[in-house]
Amino acid sequence: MSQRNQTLGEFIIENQASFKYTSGELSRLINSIRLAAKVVNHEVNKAGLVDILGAAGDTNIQGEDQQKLDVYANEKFIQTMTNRNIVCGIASEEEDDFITINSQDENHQNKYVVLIDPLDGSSNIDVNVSVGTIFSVFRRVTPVGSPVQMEDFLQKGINQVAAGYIIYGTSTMLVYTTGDGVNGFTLNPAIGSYYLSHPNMQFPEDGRIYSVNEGNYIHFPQGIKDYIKYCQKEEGDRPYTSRYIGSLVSDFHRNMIKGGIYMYPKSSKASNGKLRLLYECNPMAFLAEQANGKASDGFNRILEIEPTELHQRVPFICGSKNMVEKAEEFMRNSQ
Ligand code: P6P
Repeated sequence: MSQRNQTLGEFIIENQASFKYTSGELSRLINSIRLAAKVVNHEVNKAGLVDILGAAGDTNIQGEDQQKLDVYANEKFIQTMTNRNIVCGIASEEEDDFITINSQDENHQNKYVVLIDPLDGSSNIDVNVSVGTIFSVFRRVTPVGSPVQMEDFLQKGINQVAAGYIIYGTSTMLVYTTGDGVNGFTLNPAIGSYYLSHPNMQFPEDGRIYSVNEGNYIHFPQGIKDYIKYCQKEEGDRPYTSRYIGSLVSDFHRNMIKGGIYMYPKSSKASNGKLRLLYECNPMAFLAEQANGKASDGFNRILEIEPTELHQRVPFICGSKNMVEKAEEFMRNSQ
């Protein structure tokens, strides 16, 4: 039972017992993410004021220009989790390979690995549109006490023990799950505390919002084209409303509250779509399913996909259950 004005810290303590691995390490991990999010939020909120905008000059493994805030956010999340000595390894969109933590220390006793997109939607920073951080947490599968291995990161999404995002929007929110529902906490920047503002978040089973970059329409598979035309057809509660921010976290968050579907399908330009399985699709799919929603690649459950590489991309359809199932129906019928 959530109390009024409960802080994130109080919520974690109250619910720690319900988490099957009650070592407290996961709680400390969520706390480290909470701290890093406050630090990044401070920089994101003043990005327009100081010369922190613009590409850092480098490009990441995706070949995308790294905005300075991408680099900053990546460093802050890695630094916070490293300093708290909680995880044995970290993988990031901004890092070519995974990072082994405690490599100098022979006792790799920490049990968790974290995969993170430190600042998703960062191309929106220069135009003051909301962006987000996405994180995914697994228990390692290789022996505790040995250096972390790639297989600790290449786990199916069903094995996640926690996942969530921070949305740096009109307000800053931390939304996460440890497998017992989804809860949203809003930051009060005046005092630096997060308050439980959205307990037990759920996708409405139906919605009237579809989110897709229709500029790619001619490149989409026929099934997606057919579904988009279905959304636009005058019939019943349609046409639906098209809303696409260009920031996955923002589109997902709005659709979870109002009901809707987000699609980044494969296309003739991107044979596996654009979104990365391990640190975008898996965590958002875990959240979606925990919130009574659904997430697939158009045919298969995202959380059942067997990863093969750290930065692999998959087609992504996610949101209100009935909308996702309708899109899947069009995909099947078009085959
Ligand atoms: P496009 C941001 O780069 C991102 O990964 C998601 O946050 C967003 O939904 C998508 O890509 C936008 O991609 O190709 O439509 O600009």
